[in-house]
Amino acid sequence: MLIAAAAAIALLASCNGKPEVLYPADIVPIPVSVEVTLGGFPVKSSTKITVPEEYAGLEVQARLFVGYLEPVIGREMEVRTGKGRKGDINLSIDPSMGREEYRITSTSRRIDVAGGSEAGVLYGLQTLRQIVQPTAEGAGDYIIPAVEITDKPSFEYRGMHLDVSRHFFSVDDVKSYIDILALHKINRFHWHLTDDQGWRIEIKSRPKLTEVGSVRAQTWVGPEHPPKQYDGTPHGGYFTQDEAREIVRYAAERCITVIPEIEMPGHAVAALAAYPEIGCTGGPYKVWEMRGVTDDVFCAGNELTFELLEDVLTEIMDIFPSEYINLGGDECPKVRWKACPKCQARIKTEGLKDEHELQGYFMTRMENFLKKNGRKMIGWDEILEGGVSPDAKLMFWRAWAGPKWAKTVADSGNRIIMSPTEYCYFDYYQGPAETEPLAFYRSFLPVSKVYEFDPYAYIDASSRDNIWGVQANMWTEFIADIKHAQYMLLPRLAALSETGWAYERKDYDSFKKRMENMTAIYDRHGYNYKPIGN
Ligand code: TNX
Repeated sequence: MLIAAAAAIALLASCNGKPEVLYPADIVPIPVSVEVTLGGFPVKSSTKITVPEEYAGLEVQARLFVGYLEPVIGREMEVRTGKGRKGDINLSIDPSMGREEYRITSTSRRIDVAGGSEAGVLYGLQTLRQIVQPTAEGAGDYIIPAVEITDKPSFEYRGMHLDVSRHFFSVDDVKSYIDILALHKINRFHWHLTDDQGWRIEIKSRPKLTEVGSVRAQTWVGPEHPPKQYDGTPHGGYFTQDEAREIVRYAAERCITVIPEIEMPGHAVAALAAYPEIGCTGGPYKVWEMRGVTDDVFCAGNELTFELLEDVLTEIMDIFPSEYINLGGDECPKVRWKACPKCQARIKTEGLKDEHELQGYFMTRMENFLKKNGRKMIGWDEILEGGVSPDAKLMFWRAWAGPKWAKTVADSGNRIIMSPTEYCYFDYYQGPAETEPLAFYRSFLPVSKVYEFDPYAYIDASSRDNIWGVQANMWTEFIADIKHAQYMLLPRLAALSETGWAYERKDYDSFKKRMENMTAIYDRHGYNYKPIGN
């Protein structure tokens, strides 16, 4: 319907000789309904953004919009508080709407953006930002087409991840990354803060985690398979708690929840380098310089491990208000546990069958600690192998484990975030390896394939309701700076966001066309991206 309306408008506009609407409303992700009528709202120097007194908090989103428009129209619009009025862009909250739902009514006289909450209003403004355009006459005048748009997301959880362990990113880098997520109506930022290659968050009670654990001596920079090549240069960095809090605030203004990830029991060597007594062998350990998976993991038999992790999580919960904390749980080899007297003693005293059940014990114990503090756990799909409580949320990623495993995950009754490697791993190549920056060995995930992602494809119709949402992941073994991260992110994030927001309305040809508008925004902000091919 959108397409038909748009075509009709293009025709009408050219017939009447003086086109006011230059383009149809090309919006990504595609809204539930868009009705374009003739004409548009002229953005004048007197145009203000009005925030109602009873929802004064919307000023935050109004100011963000001012920032979005400034590089387009070349000036900062004023924000005022009061009743909505003619000539302005009027924001409001309509409690009868869903939290993330919004409605835009744009006429030649005024624009009204109503949302079910601040988030809904912000999504409306993200949409509006995509359709501001110069008038036919040019001369620095801008117009917002006359439209009626209603919109709401298909999935509640729409996440994007960033690994800051393999490579460190500055506070400003992370903020600019969050800006890009907000543009794409993503509402969760999964912040991968710890891994073998670096511990990146200050923990006041355990200072060595960053003093020792945040620096590695060098990095394996060669291709995925030997011969190994190292750069011979130390790499380090971490976020102070104040900086992390600043990022939480920055994301919250953009209606994004930051979900921190503290990896356990595997991917833990940076922590072991700092506190070798909580590894099975006692070390010594080095912050890891390689990629992949190492046998050295937290000792599950040693009480000191749990004391340390509880101290860490206590501080993490204080920094991050998120209801969910991601505790990892992926890729934990059992080699050390098999040979460790303390781990074997734990298996005995707890009446466990084997090391898989020991992992279940580990995760459940930490999950209970979160619960005691009013929080909940998310973990990668492996946590299901050792047994997990029904309250834990699972992140399905191992597409290669096959449909049977996907079905097992779905049937567990736990709610799932779908993030399968084959559609959601943005560290994979976007084109032929010869023409792209070095990436994961033999991987290939062009934007067209991301677009094909069907989160329901892995499961039976009976467990559809278990799917909580979707997420893509940015592992940074090969990605050392924010420009490269942007290149891996865009435009694939736009494709993911269309699955998360507009699952029922996907159409790749229409998406490609609508992306012209979006890539103009990328250009305006100087984002690095891979152009969409034909
Ligand atoms: C698997 S996905 C990992 C990461 C790697 C990634 C590389 C997951 C839970 N673990 O540690 O960075 O593959 O694509």
